[in-house]
Amino acid sequence: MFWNEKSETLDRADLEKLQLQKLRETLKLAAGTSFYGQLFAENKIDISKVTSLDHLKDFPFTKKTDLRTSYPDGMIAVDKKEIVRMHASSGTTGKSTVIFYTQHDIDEWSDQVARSLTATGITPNDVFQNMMGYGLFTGGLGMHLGAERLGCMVIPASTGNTLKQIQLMEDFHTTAMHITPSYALHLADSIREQGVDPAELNVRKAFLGAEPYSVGVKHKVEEQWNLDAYNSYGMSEMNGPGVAFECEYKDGMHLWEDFYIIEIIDPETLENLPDGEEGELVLTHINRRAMPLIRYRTRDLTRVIPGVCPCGRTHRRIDRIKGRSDDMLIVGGVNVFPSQIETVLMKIPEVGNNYQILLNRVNNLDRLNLKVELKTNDLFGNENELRCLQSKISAEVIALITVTPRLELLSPGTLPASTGKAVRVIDNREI
Ligand code: DLL
Repeated sequence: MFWNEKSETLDRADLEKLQLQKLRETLKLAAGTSFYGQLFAENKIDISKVTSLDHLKDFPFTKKTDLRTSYPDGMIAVDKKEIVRMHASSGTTGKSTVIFYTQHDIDEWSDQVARSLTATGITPNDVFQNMMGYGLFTGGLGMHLGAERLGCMVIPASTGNTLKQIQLMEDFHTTAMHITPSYALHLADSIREQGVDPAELNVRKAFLGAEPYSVGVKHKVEEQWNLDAYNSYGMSEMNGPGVAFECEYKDGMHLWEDFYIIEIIDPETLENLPDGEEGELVLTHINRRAMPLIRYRTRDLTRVIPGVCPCGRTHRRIDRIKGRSDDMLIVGGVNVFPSQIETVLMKIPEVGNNYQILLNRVNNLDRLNLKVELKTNDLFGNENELRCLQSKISAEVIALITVTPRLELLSPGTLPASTGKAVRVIDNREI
């Protein structure tokens, strides 16, 4: 079943011809932004000389930090009155990575999601419970519009409120759900606590994404819910969900090549790698107007799966994400950089020099533990002051990253002192 058979099954030569034409249009738009205008000039890039997809390799990369430094509008490529929406990368406040959309971008994104869902066998008969956050995060609204465009009845349930989720599933006979893998397992436990077996509900398909997870977790979700789970990959910088999606064959995720040009690079040497080899995924928008990004380093590690998919789609597939080439952590679906936590801690005068970030998974939910050494032992005799400081640190961490930490304040010298590269993050979660 196809959403748009012609676009999804274009032969390679036609697909590449289309990519080149769209790339040239996109470069023109990008060159008009203050960020790329300057970058192209500094690198003596003449976009009119781009006559082959190979020429893209001459362009510098765009990094997440570039989005931060050109915040709030240094990357906008259209007249501001054309912009109809913004989203931001989950979790962070302040100068986070903000992404803008024109109506064209929203329409195309909805199509991209509708196409992705259709590839899994979803039809207008499905009742689609969307259990991802609605708001600045792209997971909720992005999937919502695509599922609605396809014609499903969408239940905009958003995250949390477990009992309500169960009631919605039972009363409206939910057949498909969009959910993070960790929440899918947690919800299954909660449903069993209510005396209901999740496998006996009507949910037959789940779209899992927004955080790294293993094949083992995917199988657990499938078994516990008695459903088919599909891997869904995306990121706010690239629209949100719907960038790459598993089809019914579930052997890698088709990355929609009429929306993006795919490159895999060695994150150390920055050289391009051939299909089949694992490296960092680099994507170039070719179907965005408000804020096109050229050679964007996603930091996600994967490979292009060689060969063709039996489903007939010609857009190449990427493998499940193996990890990241930077230190970004995803905690309960929220993107967190350890440096953000460090910044908060170091601003607090009572805090000493050493701290540790420990990540555990309890009842399938992520838990962020922070062990923080204080500068002196002075406060340890004074329960009240200690509690005050604890609340202050927690509040600052929550304000910045929206994740509630479990905080332990320690005497100076309690944590192992580092003799080389400090080990600040201990991730005990099994993905
Ligand atoms: O997580 C968009 C999304 C929403 C994707 C719903 C899928 C479903 P960000 O908050 O910008 O956007 O986080 C993007 O999450 O670079 C990956 O590191 C990670 N990620 C997303 N999907 C997967 C996946 C959304 N299927 C970052 N497997 C990305 C592994 C994933 N990691």
